[in-house]
Amino acid sequence: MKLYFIPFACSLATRIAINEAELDADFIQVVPDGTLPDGRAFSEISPMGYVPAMEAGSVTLTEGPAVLTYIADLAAEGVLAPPPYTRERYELTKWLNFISTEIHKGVFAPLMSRHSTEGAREWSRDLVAKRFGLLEAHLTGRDYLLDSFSVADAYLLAVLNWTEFAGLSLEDWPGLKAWRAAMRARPSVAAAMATEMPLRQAA
Ligand SMILES: N[C@@H](CCC(=O)N[C@@H](CS)C(=O)NCC(=O)O)C(=O)O
Repeated sequence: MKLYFIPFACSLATRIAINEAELDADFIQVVPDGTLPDGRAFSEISPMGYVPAMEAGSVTLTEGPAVLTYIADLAAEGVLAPPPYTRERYELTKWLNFISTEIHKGVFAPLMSRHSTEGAREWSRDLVAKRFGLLEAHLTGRDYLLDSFSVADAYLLAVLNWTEFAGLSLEDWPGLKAWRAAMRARPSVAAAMATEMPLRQAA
């Protein structure tokens, strides 16, 4: 399996998932001009030009929730996702969608994009209390979004890593801050961050 990534982007979640499930994958860093080590253009794999993207045999996938669910289904049952057709499995889909739309694109993308406007940033800042408030209420006193670790935790951690860079603070959200600290100490997460930190600094 090949996983395409940018250091400390949302694709960090795929590296956490691979570490957690002790799966094998080749991670290929996407450079700004989009030329891959094998000479192809990254747009052949990800038409929108964004990570994460995955190639596994005849399967090419983009969109974080889809890639993460694919990896979860390769892992031993229960390691990255609840079994299919259970209520918890639909909870996983709910959280992946919430993180993707409401947190990643709703809160962080407008705050971090070079092409954003002050109006867009203000709109996002206005959403923070409601969106982080929901996470705070859910995660206070819990270790994970579901009953055990899942790819949703990996994705949420990857986006909450951007908080300070986006000019936000978790000081008003102590449950969320404690959850992020605990998650960063998890071996699969710590190892993923340690792998990507020097790559980010060099980028
Ligand atoms: N809808 C996509 C969005 C992915 C995305 O925003 N990726 C960012 C990094 S977090 C990226 O690759 N940005 C570079 C670009 O768009 O050129 C998903 O859910 O996977």
